[in-house]
Amino acid sequence: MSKNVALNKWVEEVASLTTPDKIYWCDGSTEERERLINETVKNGSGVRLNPQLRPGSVLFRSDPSDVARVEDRTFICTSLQEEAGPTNNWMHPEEMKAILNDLFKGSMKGRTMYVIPFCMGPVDSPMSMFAVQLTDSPYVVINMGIMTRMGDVALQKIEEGADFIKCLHGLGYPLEEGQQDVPWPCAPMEKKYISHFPETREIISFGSGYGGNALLGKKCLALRIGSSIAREEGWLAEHMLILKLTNPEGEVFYICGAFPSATGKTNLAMIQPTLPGWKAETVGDDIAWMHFDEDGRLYAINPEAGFFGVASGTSSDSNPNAMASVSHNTVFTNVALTDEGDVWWEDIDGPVPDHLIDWQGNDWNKGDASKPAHPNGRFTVAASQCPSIADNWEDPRGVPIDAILVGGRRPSTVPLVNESFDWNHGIFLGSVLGSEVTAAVISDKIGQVRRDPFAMLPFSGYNIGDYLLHWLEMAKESTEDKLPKIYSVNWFRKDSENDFLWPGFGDNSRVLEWITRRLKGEVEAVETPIGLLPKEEDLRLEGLDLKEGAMKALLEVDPEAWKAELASIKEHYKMYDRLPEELAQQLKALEERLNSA
Ligand code: OXD
Ligand code: MN
Repeated sequence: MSKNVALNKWVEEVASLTTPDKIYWCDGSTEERERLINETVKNGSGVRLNPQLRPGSVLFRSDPSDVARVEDRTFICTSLQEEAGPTNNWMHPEEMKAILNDLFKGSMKGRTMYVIPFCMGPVDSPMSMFAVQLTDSPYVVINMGIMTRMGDVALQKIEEGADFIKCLHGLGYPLEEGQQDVPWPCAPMEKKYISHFPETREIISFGSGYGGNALLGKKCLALRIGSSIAREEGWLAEHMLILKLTNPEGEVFYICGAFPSATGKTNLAMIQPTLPGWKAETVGDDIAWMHFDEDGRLYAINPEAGFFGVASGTSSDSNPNAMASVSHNTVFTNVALTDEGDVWWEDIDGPVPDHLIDWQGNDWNKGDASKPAHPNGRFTVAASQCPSIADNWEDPRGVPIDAILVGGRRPSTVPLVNESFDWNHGIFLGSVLGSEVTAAVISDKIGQVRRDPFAMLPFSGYNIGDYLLHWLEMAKESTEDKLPKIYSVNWFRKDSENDFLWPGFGDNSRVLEWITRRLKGEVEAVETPIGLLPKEEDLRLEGLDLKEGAMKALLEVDPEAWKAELASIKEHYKMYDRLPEELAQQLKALEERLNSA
């Protein structure tokens, strides 16, 4: 019980519907987390890792049907379908509540219902939001304790009267008297519902125990409900990293960036610059909440307290800071287990072991065709464990953003870096952000561009056209000289031999360096029909071993390729039922510039 009557009433209501054996209020302490981890290890759902190799860490293996976010089962429930827009699954709130009411009835039988008070953002920030998640999953409690400020710190504010968002989560796997539990309880796909009610600011998620479906502070609250609240209240909730960059003169720049999945977002958030004297620090790796302050500048906070990162591909080469972060006190999900009791995944440091236990708990021997770690296997770790975390990452005011990057995986057409002419043109660049589908993803769509406006396609809690209009309108909160500049970047351009033209990773600091000099007005850009590009001599390329002609290709604007791009953008814009007129104008202006070039 708490001192907040409304909270107690809701907890009681949910408990009488779901009939758990016990109700437990989480305090968020380290002892509590240790106790819960030990319980999961004892009941066979968690595996303790070797304390010598990976102290304080645990591995979970999910049900094979419950390995990622389920976009098909994710719903935005508004009174009118057009409010959810053409890119979201929609159901009327009453219809959805009726379905969920039936599903939740008795669904926590034989289990404990945990009450998780939590805060998204630093507890004392005016931008932060409080919430309470009810769940019957101890795995969720353990992860929420890392990803959010959880327990007494949040409950205290809620007891003092802070508004809280109701987040209800259930695994959908009740236990009858004497029934043996399974290591990863969840419901079948057709019973999974990740549902959002923006009009009443509620989240109800049923049937999945995994990541963004179950840790409701992240995608559900910080992005979907968050973006809807942000539109109402005049701020931005974005799928963006936040990076602090300090040049050799000690000048500090804050950059945030929208990147769809599989485009190196976490790597960029933890970049180690190869340019001497430059320092990069992490403020956030996935989500930014931003508002214009009285000084007219855009300030960002990271609403999360941890990283829920994709393990696969992470190594001391690709991301040394992530590797150091997960050296202890880390929760791993769906990665492989070594004979020594450590974790393993694709491209991790060192040779491939001869024998592993794969992510489904089966023996795996070197040479077997299957992948021992799931490609969406994850680590959950406190941001404070990251060596590159910025000392001011929890500044309640947030950090003032100088530049916004939008970047996808584009083997052709899109240059290494392109500065928008102005704010509206930058929003246009964000609206057409896309990634070319590679063989690693869906083989019959290779070469096609999948557009993902500001990397928010699966995360906007309202009509995507209105979302872009909101970005356009935010400019009114500031003046052109104070608005962050918007850049498109593309680290993934390839040549005709299918080789990457740009080394990426730490060398992306060379692009960031040019951006900072543009911000200071120190360097001229080349005006092209698509935007403002660097002169080759203005990019610091010393020490790089680029292929002959690489820079020319990285900075070219090929008229033929851009004609095809125009056609593809027009196709993309057709899906909008509410395309802002300004973006139609931007597209027309681009076409005219290309035609008269
Ligand atoms: C994530 C995602 O997990 O974007 O961050 O899917
Ligand atoms: Mn993300």
